[in-house]
Amino acid sequence: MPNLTISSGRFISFEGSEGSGKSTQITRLIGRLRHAGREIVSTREPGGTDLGERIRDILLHKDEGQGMCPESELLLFAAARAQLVRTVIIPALQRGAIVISDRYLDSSTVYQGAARNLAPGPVAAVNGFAIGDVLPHLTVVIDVPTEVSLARVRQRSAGQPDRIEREDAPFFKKVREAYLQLGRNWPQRVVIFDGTQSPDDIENKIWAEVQKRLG
Ligand code: Z5A
Repeated sequence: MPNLTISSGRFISFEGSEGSGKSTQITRLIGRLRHAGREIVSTREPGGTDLGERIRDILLHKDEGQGMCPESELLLFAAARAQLVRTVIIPALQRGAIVISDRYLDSSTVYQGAARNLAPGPVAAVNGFAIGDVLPHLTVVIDVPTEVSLARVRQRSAGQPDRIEREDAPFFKKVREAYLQLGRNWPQRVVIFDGTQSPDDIENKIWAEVQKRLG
């Protein structure tokens, strides 16, 4: 949990496979929370700072990123995260805002750990170094079968997938399994939602969980 001596805010992260519906649900949750009069700080990973957006470009789009080894990939995601935590997330939590992040440390556990086969110990150590003690109060995982997620992404990307989108189906199956495992490992923080339901149904279920857990 975030260090409550420095933080009176609340922190929610969204996770899931690409195309699972995170952005859709983040927009809807922000609408509800703003209606309730709360200050919302919405961010994304990798990115959310000038430095983080440059790193995002290298990780996903630039030629320099092609052929990067999994260890470099892990460290670049962590570098972007460390900057985001210290310059955006902690100040917002200190002001009492609700921070909503599209991806956070669990993405590294799942993509670089489970899917790229990096050992869990070093991945956890790098994650810990990047975030300090700033863990989300609630992590929303939107789960969809791999075939559904790949079909949604293909439809949207129109033939221009980024470096990670170009991975094969077994990679994304490992991603999905690892998210489901996270839900079993951390039930107090991580809640899994069925992303094959209608956007309205998912929105209502997330809203109920946010009210229950964050007050
Ligand atoms: N990555 C990593 O490897 N390690 C890390 O530490 C971090 C990230 C932080 C970032 O991708 C990539 O970096 C990501 C993991 C890796 N790569 N992958 N794969 P990104 O930021 O470019 O994208 P994303 O985070 O994966 O999300 P996305 O592609 O933008 O998808 P989404 O936000 O989950 O879904 P969406 O945009 O809301 O919806 C997708 C489509 O489905 C859209 O057409 C919607 O209208 C539709 N949709 C949404 N909900 C529904 C429902 N309920 N039913 C039917 N259709 C729906």
